Amino acid sequence: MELEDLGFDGWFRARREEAPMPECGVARVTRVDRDRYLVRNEQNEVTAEPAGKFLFHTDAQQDMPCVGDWAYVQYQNDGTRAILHDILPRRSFLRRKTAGERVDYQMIASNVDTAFIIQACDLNFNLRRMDRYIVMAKEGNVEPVVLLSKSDLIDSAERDVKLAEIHAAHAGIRAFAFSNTTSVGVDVVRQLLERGRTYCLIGSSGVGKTTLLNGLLGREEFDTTPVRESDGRGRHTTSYRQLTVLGNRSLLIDTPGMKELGLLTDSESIDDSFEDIHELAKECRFNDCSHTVEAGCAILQAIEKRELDETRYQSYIKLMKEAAFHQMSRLEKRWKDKKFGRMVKAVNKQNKRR
Ligand SMILES: Nc1nc2c(ncn2[C@@H]2O[C@H](COP(=O)(O)OP(=O)(O)O)[C@@H](O)[C@H]2O)c(=O)[nH]1
Ligand SMILES: [Mg+2]
Ligand SMILES: [Zn+2]
Repeated sequence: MELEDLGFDGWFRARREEAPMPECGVARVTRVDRDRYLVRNEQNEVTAEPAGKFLFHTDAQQDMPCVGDWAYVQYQNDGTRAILHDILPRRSFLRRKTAGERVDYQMIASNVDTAFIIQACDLNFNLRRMDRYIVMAKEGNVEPVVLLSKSDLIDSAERDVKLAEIHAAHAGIRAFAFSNTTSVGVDVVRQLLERGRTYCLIGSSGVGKTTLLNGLLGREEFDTTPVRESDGRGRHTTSYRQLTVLGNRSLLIDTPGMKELGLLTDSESIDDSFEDIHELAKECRFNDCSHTVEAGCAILQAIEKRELDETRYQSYIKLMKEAAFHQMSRLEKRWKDKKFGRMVKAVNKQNKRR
């Protein structure tokens, strides 16, 4: 196997030449399981430990190595283990905001060409959540492709309605339905996979990501999760992310189910995902229209005339608000909180007086 087969193309070669580390080789991070890493090069796959630099000087989670990264490594013990010294710049990434007061991001995977956004054809199907995943992919320079799993649970008419809804919401997006159970459509997915390119499966747990990976591999290599009867969700078993080389030398990253996304957005990639709304916004009377109360707002008018779906509008506004919040500095946020606190106090006072 060559490094090219693992996705090391001209772009990464150039980055490596810009920052040569002669004493190190390069290898791809193929698995991250908490603080344990596997890296793979032309010859083999070995465990790796991050160098002290990462442990002591990295406080942002997203700066730690993640699956898909290209890393500078030094081999030890006859090449049976490696020290991971640094990572090459990321060409693309999938990341989500971590819980907590501080805005930090958790990397899901890096250097991904295409994200397969998977939703099952049952209750898991949710266009608004899909919007979030699509925004997440575009923001990280990753091409989103939607895969509807468990198509065996609905008939073909229902399936076509769902695909039409996806296309109506996101013009030009590629979307396919498949079933692991009947194998219908799995070949369509297989044909999307190109040698040396990296794909990542994302979506709620229990939608059939790992079953699809096993199906594409042609063997039951990875454990799948039985679905709980009560809520149709998969139980959480594995926590690691893994990059697997498939038979046709394409690269597929499986991820555990993500707790639903409290994403990470910037308004530009939102506009990209909501092009129709963005176009309408150009017709608003005011340049700084917030599309919520203004007279002459083309978006509100379109909803009135039923030319724009109201739930779609709601999800647009919600994402815009989140994006605006993330773009504020910490100080601005504190100020906003204070101002909010003062307002609450004032209202309470008034209420008492009454
Ligand atoms: N009906 C149906 N069930 C499926 C399909 N694919 C997977 N499942 C079941 O869904 C459960 C979760 O699958 P798994 O691959 O572990 O989901 P993951 O959490 O997304 O990796 C398992 O019990 C699978 O047998 C499918 O195409 N149709
Ligand atoms: Mg899984
Ligand atoms: Zn407006």
